[in-house]
Amino acid sequence: MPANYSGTWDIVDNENFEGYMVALGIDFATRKIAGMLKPQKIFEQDGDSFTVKTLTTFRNYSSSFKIGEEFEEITKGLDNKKCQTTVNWDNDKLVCVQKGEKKNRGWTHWMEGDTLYLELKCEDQICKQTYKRTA
Ligand code: YOG
Repeated sequence: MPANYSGTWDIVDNENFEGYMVALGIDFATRKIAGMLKPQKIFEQDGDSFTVKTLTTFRNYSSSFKIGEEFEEITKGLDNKKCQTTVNWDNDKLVCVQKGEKKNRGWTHWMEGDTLYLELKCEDQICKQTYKRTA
């Protein structure tokens, strides 16, 4: 039985989001707005099938994937790039690799009780986010 991430999660900590956005090539004005946001994650999961929504007052982003199946991800409204993306289990962690223009791009999610962790990486930058379950 895989871990179940289903639910609603609100951000409580966001470390080096600025460095991650610089690595993605996000312009100054957009970074200043994005840095103020308090994203909410909505996970919808059926076994190995996921939809992950990242909701903010500025922009929303949604990604749907099945574990182990590579798909073409367009990071629309983020850095607007095309990636060949794969998400796999590492025990109960979700490990995503985003192959494309940027080296070392991807993310990892894991849970500890009602806390959800996310590490976003691009090039030499790692952003560490923490979320608490609210539903
Ligand atoms: O989520 O990869 O949970 O898809 C990364 C933002 C700001 C837009 C969001 C909107 C990167 C302007 C994480 C912020 C910054 C700044 C929220 C998306 C880029 C542009 C929409 C992500 C994964 C893992 C699931």
